[in-house]
Amino acid sequence: MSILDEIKEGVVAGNAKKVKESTERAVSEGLAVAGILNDGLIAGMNIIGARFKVNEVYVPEVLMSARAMHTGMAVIKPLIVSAGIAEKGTIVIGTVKGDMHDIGKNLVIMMLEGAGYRVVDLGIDVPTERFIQAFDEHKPQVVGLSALLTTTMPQMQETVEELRAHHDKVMIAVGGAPVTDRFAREIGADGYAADAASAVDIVAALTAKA
Ligand code: B12
Repeated sequence: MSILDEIKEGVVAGNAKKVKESTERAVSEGLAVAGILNDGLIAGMNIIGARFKVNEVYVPEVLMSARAMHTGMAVIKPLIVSAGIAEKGTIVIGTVKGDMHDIGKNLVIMMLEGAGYRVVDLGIDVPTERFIQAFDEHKPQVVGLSALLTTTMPQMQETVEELRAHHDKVMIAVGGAPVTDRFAREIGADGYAADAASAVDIVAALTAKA
């Protein structure tokens, strides 16, 4: 089995120790970080996601896989976040109120930090007031909102509207599996990205406008 398959299988099995070891070995053998992330960690999480969808596994298994994925992400984070890059701007990001999913948001954060942005992570289940407070405190170029549930998409809309009412020039990027470019435009967000790499592109474009 290749190291990337070992990482993938480790995530599927929710085996944090194995994922940490395999990821460390992949790094020491010089494998590309993008491959470790996409073909190892994310590939494993996608398998678990598909099994969760058809009730083959349940929340505890998904949580164990998520934890295993985090241990792998922690190993590659220093490689993604290259030190010493001049800050390109500040981004405030969080998962909207009612939503506890943070794996995708954390990946976006890693990529943004790697690209040289300072990121203020508000975490999960973030109420609108907290986004507004952080906007006033940190004066970010872009505010990022994440939602993984169709039931929290209306909350995303509310947060966009209230942020806009608070500050008409705020640049807002949205994302998360159920979010689409069309939905982003409908709720008045300035940008949408389907994955962490395109999140960096959209943030760069919005920062240039801010
Ligand atoms: C892991 C997971 C969980 C974990 C979360 C652990 C954690 N720390 O995040 C746990 C077990 C807690 C969980 C709970 C629940 N979950 Co859940 N979960 C998932 C699962 C399997 C994977 C999500 C994930 O991490 N994907 C991997 C990441 C990398 O992808 P991503 O989040 O989409 O992020 C990428 C992009 O979207 C984008 N992006 C993300 N955020 C942002 C933000 C910005 C600004 C930008 C630009 C881009 C961007 O970039 C990211 C990186 O590439 C999905 C299934 C799936 N395949 O999506 C279900 C899923 C999202 N969950 C679902 C459900 C129903 C639930 C529960 C309600 C289950 C329950 N009955 O209790 C609860 C809700 C809890 C809550 N209130 O939030 C449903 C949602 C259905 C729907 N249409 O709303 C899904 C789709 C599963 C399913 N098919 O039924 N879940």
